[in-house]
Amino acid sequence: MERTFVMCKPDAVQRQLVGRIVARFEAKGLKIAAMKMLRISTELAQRQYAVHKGKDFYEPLLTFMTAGPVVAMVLEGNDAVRIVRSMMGSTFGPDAAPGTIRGDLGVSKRYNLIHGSDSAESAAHEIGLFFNAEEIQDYELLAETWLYAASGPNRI
Ligand code: D4T
Repeated sequence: MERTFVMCKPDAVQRQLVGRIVARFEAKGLKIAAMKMLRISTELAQRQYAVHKGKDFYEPLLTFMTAGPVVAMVLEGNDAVRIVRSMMGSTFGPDAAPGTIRGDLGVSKRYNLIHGSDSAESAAHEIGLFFNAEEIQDYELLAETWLYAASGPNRI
């Protein structure tokens, strides 16, 4: 099973869209392994977006990400990284396809509602930035029998 890091950004919290966003992932069949609300420090935002340092949108991005609380999650499922990215839609609300979270719920190029890890490696890194091991729950979903056609390592 793959884990990915997902965050409802400050605009999602302020627009009271967290429940609707989380509901989409639950309905898809992804398992919530961890979830918490927190206020990101500038240092944490700098670490999360280190790859964008020096770009023109970097400072405004830090301001946005630290402007209010966020909801951070670990979601689990087969192919979870790719599934979450496809459900998020492309980076900018105006360009994101209808049916995606950004496509359905946002119009902004900066306030884009949600973050999801873009690879298994960045997921592991970001989960470590935001969660301690004891904050992540290891449990079987009862629904799993009907989410996948086979269980265990051969789950399909
Ligand atoms: P994140 O990382 O927030 O999940 O978004 P994406 O993976 O879809 O997009 P990204 O890393 O390229 O950008 C990170 C973050 O910066 C904002 N941004 C991006 C911006 O304000 N102006 C820009 O020109 C770009 C490229 C939006 C998302």
